[in-house]
Formats: sequence, C-alpha cells, structure tokens
Amino acid sequence: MTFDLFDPLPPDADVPASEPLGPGAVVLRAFAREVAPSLLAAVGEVSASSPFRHLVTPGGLRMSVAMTNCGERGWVSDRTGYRYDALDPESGRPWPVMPTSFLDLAVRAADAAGYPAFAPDACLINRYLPGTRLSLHQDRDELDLRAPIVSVSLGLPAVFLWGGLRRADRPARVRLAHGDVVVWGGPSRLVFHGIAPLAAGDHPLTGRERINLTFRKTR
Ligand code: MD3
Ligand code: FE
Repeated sequence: MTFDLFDPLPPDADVPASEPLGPGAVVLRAFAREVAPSLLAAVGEVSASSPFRHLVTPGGLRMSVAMTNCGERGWVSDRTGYRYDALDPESGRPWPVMPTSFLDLAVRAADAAGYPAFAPDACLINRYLPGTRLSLHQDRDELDLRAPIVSVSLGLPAVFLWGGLRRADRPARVRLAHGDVVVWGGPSRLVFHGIAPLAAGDHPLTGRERINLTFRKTR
C-alpha cells in the first residue's frame, strides 16, 4: 500500500489553514502531519505506563475501542458510570503527564480555530483496529461545555459519524485522515457522534491501527 492512499496532499501543499465543517466545528486538514511521528512516539510512552484497555460501560458491555489517558485527569467507565478520574484505576497511580508535544499541538489548533488560551487538563487516547467502532454518543462529562474539544486523527482513516442534537438524527459521514485535526465547540459541542467500523488497511506509521487523541477541559 502506498503513502498516497492516506496522504493525498504533499506536506507543502497549499491547503487552506482551516475550513468550517459545520456550526462551531473547524477542520484543520493535515494540521498534525509534521508532528505525527513525535505524537505517536509519545503515545507509546504513555501506553507503556498506562496500557490501552477495553473499558466496560455502565450497562456491562465491553467497548470495542481500547483507551488510555494522559494529563491531570482521565476518562474512565465502569459498572458505576462514567467519570474523569485523577488516577488510572488499573495502576492506582496518576495518569502519565501530558507530553509537551500533545499540549503544544492542541493549543495551536484551538487557537487557529478561534479558541485562544485553550487549557486542556485531559487527553483521552483511543485505539482502533479493523472492525473497531464507536457508537453514537455525546461527550457531556466535562463541567465547562464552553471549552472546545480538539481531536487529532493518526494512522488509518476513519468515517466519522456526525449526528445532530437528538440521538435519532441521521448522521452525516465525514472522512478523517492521518494528521487531520478537528476543533469542536459552540453549537457542535453536544452533537451525537461516533466512528463507523474501521476498514482494514496498513498505514506506514501505525500499521493496522488508527489512533485518536481528544483534548478536553474537564473542569
Ligand atoms: C464532536 N472519539 O473520544 S473524535 C471520543 O475518533 C470520540 O475516537 C472519536 O468521540 C474518535 O469521545 C471521535 C471527534 C470528536 C470528539 C469529541 C467530540 C468529535 C466530537 C465531542 C463533541 C462533538
Ligand atoms: Fe466523543
């Protein structure tokens, strides 16, 4: 498989700095492409301390996405509910410190999208293998819903399902490729969203995986 399948634009292509994706959602195509190798190296270091794991929903279902976190807090789910926790429940220790490369990228992306001084205290790291999916949900465990969420897609491309403010709204499908960064704020902050089952592939940097970083201000 060739590099072109995943990265149709050369690194110096003259792409717009940002394009509106919908109300309050801005896509920065390939914004993270140059720093992707260092982001992925940092994912390896985080997951060496707090390994990827399949969380269980309050309903008792094992999630098909594998997750870990870094930063002051991490998102966790178990039979008692969803929450942000300062400790990794697997180790009983704090989550790994957010790498400087993560924080720098997230702040620059938020700034480029019109959200100055973004101060994320959590980064949820999701790992997808072929067939992995994330069903429609809202992200509403964060206390300050005025802050955006910044998402970074790495490795294999995915189909993002972008619904409305009601679960029943039929989702639009948006392709997210390696290096794409999306900033979700304003009216898009509470939309239902998910990821369609990942198609098989082989990416030069991640192999058969897709990694997604989501930066959040939880308090
Ligand atoms: C729109 N992650 O971690 S990233 C999640 O690709 C999550 O792993 C997906 O949904 C992934 O919660 C999608 C894009 C995204 C993330 C959070 C959002 C879009 C969002 C929160 C509100 C609205
Ligand atoms: Fe989400």
